[in-house]
Amino acid sequence: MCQFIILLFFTLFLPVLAYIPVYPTNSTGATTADASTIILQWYSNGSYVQNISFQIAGQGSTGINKGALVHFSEEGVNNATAPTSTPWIALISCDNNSTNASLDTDIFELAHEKGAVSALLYSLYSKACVINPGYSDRLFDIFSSPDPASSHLIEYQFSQTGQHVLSSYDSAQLNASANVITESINAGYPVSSGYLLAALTARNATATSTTSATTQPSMKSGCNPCSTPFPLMVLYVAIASVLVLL
Ligand SMILES: *[C@@H]1O[C@H](CO)[C@@H](O)[C@H](O)[C@H]1NC(C)=O
Ligand SMILES: *[C@@H]1O[C@H](CO)[C@@H](O)[C@H](O)[C@H]1NC(C)=O
Ligand SMILES: *[C@@H]1O[C@H](CO)[C@@H](O)[C@H](O)[C@H]1NC(C)=O
Ligand SMILES: *[C@@H]1O[C@H](CO)[C@@H](O)[C@H](O)[C@H]1NC(C)=O
Ligand SMILES: *[C@@H]1O[C@H](CO)[C@@H](O)[C@H](O)[C@H]1NC(C)=O
Ligand SMILES: *[C@@H]1O[C@H](CO)[C@@H](O)[C@H](O)[C@H]1NC(C)=O
Ligand SMILES: *[C@@H]1O[C@H](CO)[C@@H](O)[C@H](O)[C@H]1NC(C)=O
Ligand SMILES: *[C@@H]1O[C@H](CO)[C@@H](O)[C@H](O)[C@H]1NC(C)=O
Ligand SMILES: CC(=O)N[C@H]1CO[C@H](CO)[C@@H](O)[C@@H]1O
Repeated sequence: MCQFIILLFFTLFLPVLAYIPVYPTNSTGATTADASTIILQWYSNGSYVQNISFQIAGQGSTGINKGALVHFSEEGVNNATAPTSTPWIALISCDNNSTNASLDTDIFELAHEKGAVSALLYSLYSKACVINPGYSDRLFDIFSSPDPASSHLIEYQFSQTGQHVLSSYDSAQLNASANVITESINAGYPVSSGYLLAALTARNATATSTTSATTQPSMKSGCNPCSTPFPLMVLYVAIASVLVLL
């Protein structure tokens, strides 16, 4: 009986979520970068690294998320849009609610339904994105770009890999790229052009997870021509060594 009442309670009160449960703000310090990072890589062996802000941890997440980074908004996707099993990360602008936003499904739920493994919020007009305080779903790890400069830089990387880059969510195109994206994730660098390979790592990611253990050496070797990641790797190793000594 008690369980029935609890069930009834949830059935009645859960579907109150709105479209994008996030708002833009200009107040300083609303979202600050922490030790979480985004590593963007494009063919051939180009990369960009940036500290981002960890907002919400997904249930049972390791804190390490990899896939193709694509823009995602309710402007072009609704619940009838096909999903994909190719790993992808939703790049979501918090600037505007779509005019045809559904009031039943919020943007994170929609992205999760389509197969997103994680989400990154950004604003091109305001200082930062703030998730509504009442939002408590833990579908996947949600990160936020800490400032407009970082948002513009992340946006800029879509121009790095030529004209035919996979820029917005497209189930058919993601399906067609399933093999190369999976191969790239395993190799630690993009094996072909046409997409941005992203790795979003939470500040408290479990360092012992097999994903990070197998990826870090290949990240290092996969980045010979680029400048930022290798010193960062040295820094990680140095920090890890100090921690081991303590
Ligand atoms: C923040 O400031 C910019 C211009 O400085 C403005 O365009 C934007 O609408 C502001 N955002 C908010 C949430 O007030
Ligand atoms: C950026 O990330 C690195 C590595 O995780 C960390 O050592 C550094 O302190 C971070 N920077 C900021 C400003 O949080
Ligand atoms: C990271 O910290 C968040 C709280 O900020 C927690 O919910 C999550 O489980 C932690 N993740 C790991 C992998 O420890
Ligand atoms: C949203 O509305 C615009 C026009 O208002 C329309 O072109 C677009 O197809 C709609 N998107 C979806 C996913 O329904
Ligand atoms: C999306 O789902 C809602 C409720 O689940 C439904 O009312 C709506 O008609 C659906 N829209 C489409 C395009 O299937
Ligand atoms: C979008 O709509 C929701 C629900 O009305 C609201 O909570 C959120 O702040 C809005 N976000 C923006 C960017 O307007
Ligand atoms: C892509 O693959 C998924 C299954 O992995 C399927 O459900 C979806 O319909 C496919 N998309 C298209 C456009 O065929
Ligand atoms: C990228 O780096 C990897 C690892 O060092 C290397 O095997 C691969 O040939 C490089 N790709 C290109 C196109 O240079
Ligand atoms: C597409 C769209 O409506 N963009 C608007 C989003 O909101 C900012 C201000 O916050 C406007 O400047 C954009 O034009």
